[in-house]
Formats: sequence, structure tokens, C-alpha cells
Amino acid sequence: MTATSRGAFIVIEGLDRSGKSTQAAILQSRLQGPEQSTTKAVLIKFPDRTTTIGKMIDAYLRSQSEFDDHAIHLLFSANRWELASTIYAHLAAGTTVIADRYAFSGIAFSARKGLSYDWCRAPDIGLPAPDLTLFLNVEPGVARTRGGYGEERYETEDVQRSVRVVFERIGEEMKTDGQGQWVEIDASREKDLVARNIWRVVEPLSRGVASSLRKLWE
Ligand code: FDM
Ligand code: MG
Repeated sequence: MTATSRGAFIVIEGLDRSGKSTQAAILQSRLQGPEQSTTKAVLIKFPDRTTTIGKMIDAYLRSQSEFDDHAIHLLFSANRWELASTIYAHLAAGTTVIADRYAFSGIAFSARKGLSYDWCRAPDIGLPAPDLTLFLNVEPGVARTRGGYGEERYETEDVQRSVRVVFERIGEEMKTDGQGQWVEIDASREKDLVARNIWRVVEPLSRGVASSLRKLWE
């Protein structure tokens, strides 16, 4: 890291069972390197189920509570906003931040229910913008064969298929509007190969980023 650079903000998105959490952990340890004394990379997961808002989201996902579709959408967004200052602080300290899901999941999972795409995007406008978003692309049929979906809300092949359609739209828009890089990774491949393909894209950012951080969709 040079005196003027900051940490990179890297988001990993994708359907359930696409390998996001596995790859995020591999990436973090790769960025961290053998030298454990200084923190070079932190991993944040959305939703962050540990906060007060996160606990409400957790109960909803486990079908222990119900919310209007708009209300739960806003809670997911609020859960990102409550972590925004933490993200800024890490980046300013030169630490790379890896987020396992972000605003793109927010749009995809809510817009598939029929909420307006623009309405879904609005509450996340102004959040820290990722320098790079890795979209782990996998056929829902393939994802299903990976030990099956879990018990939570949204963990069905039908939901995943409709979520994927919205993710495709988001990817198209991200590729054309200059909002940082959106890179699709073939996540149906073997774990180590996926990790190598991810590293190829992340490596140039691993020593810090010189440009100032942008705000999402602003
Ligand atoms: N999810 C996640 C949303 O519906 N909106 C969001 O903004 C985010 C970040 O919550 F089904 C959904 C996506 C997924 C669930 O599950 C979180 P995981 O398996 O813990 O990522
Ligand atoms: Mg899940």
C-alpha cells in the first residue's frame, strides 16, 4: 500500500450454494497472507445477523416472523447502512473489505417478488460502492445438487431461478454504467479453479487502490 492508497472493497454475489462463503474465506486468507500480525483483509457478511436489525432479518429468514415485502427490504438495506461506517474505516486504514452479498442481493431477492426494480434500488443509493463485484454464476439445477438447499425462506430452486433473472439485469446495468467492475465467474467449476479465477481478478487490487471510493449509484 502506498501513502495515498486505501483498501479495496470487493463484493461476492451469487445464488445460494454458488460457493460465495467458501470463496470469500479462501480469498480472505489469500489476501491476509502468512503475516497475521496486521489485518489486511476483513470479511463482512450480509445480512449481518448479529445487530438488532440483523436479528429481525434472521427471524424472518427462519420463518419465525412475517414482514410486509417492502418493510423487510428496507431492513436489509438498513442493515447495510449500519455497517457503512465500519466499511469506510477499514478501507481508510488500508484494509481490504470482502462482503459476502451486498445491495445486489437486496434488489434481486425483493424485485423477484414483484416490487419495482427502481424502488428496490433506491434505499441503497449512496452506500460505499464496491471496486469489484464477483458474480458467482451457477445454474440453479447445479446448485441444488450441492448438498441441497437449506430450510430457510428463499431456499428453493424456483425462487433461485427468478432471483437469477434479476441478477442478470443488474449485471448488464453494472457493466454499462461505469459503476466499478462486475465480473462473472463460472461457479459450476471445481473449487480450486474458481478460487484461481477469482484471484486473477482480485490480485491487481490486493496492494491497495489509489482512486477515492465512490458511492453506489450516485
Ligand atoms: N437476502 C440477502 C435478501 O433477501 N436481501 C438482502 O439484501 C440480502 C443481503 O437473505 F436468501 C437474502 C438472500 C438469502 C438470505 O442468506 C441470506 P445467506 O445464506 O445467509 O446468505
Ligand atoms: Mg442461504
